[in-house]
Amino acid sequence: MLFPIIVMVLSGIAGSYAHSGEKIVCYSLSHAVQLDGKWTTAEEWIDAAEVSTAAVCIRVKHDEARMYVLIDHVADPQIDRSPSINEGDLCWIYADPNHDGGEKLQPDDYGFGARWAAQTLTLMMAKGAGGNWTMMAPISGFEARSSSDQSTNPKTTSPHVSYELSIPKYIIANPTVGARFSVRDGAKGVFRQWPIQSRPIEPDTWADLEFSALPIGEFSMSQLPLIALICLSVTTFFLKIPPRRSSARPGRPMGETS
Ligand SMILES: [Ca+2]
Ligand SMILES: [Ca+2]
Ligand SMILES: [Ca+2]
Repeated sequence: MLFPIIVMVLSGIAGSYAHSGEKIVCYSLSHAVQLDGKWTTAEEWIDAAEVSTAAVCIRVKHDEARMYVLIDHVADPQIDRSPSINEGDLCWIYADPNHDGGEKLQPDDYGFGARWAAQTLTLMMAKGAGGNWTMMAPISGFEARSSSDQSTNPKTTSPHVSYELSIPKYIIANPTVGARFSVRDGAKGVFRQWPIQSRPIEPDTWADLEFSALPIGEFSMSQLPLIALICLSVTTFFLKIPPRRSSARPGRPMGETS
């Protein structure tokens, strides 16, 4: 009886995901982000949830005004610059703020990107229009940095390209939004993305990004009844187990044998 109850309760916590079925929770930050394109300290991103593939690690967190994203492109060992948008290293974060998915892009869908141009890292923004992406001027407050210095990265110090992005939350202001992350290694001309099977112009294939008002590791008040039910189920289970007979003889202190 206990097992079905716990499975039912945990299913209730997880909820039903839309779109690809992938999900990442964006927790409230405990450590401020220094936007320099990398793990500035070993603690900077430990308060963020992570999703990863063999080639890319992604972490997200937020404060009152901004969402922060760290993308470790661990499979890209060096920065490749190019004056062309079709070459060179870059990253994109796609967001579906209305979380209405669809087989085609819609006007509420945005792309936030950064690419290594000939001299500097260049910000990019795109907007859904006519089922495809249309480039637009980056909004005020959107920032990004990139680095290949991983000397303070607590996960791996081998050189690779990483990105940090800061996105104003007013443009993605919903408790749950659709999201997709991608990077390109210019040297190889390959894109890598999460969710792995997602497509850039099909929001139905993106993940759910759920904002939490709490830091990572803390429970929300809405989950307390479910947690209480789990505790009650466990207590009921153990109360039904008959007590073992004591092997101690009458009149002899417990634990004392001869
Ligand atoms: Ca940093
Ligand atoms: Ca949309
Ligand atoms: Ca590269």
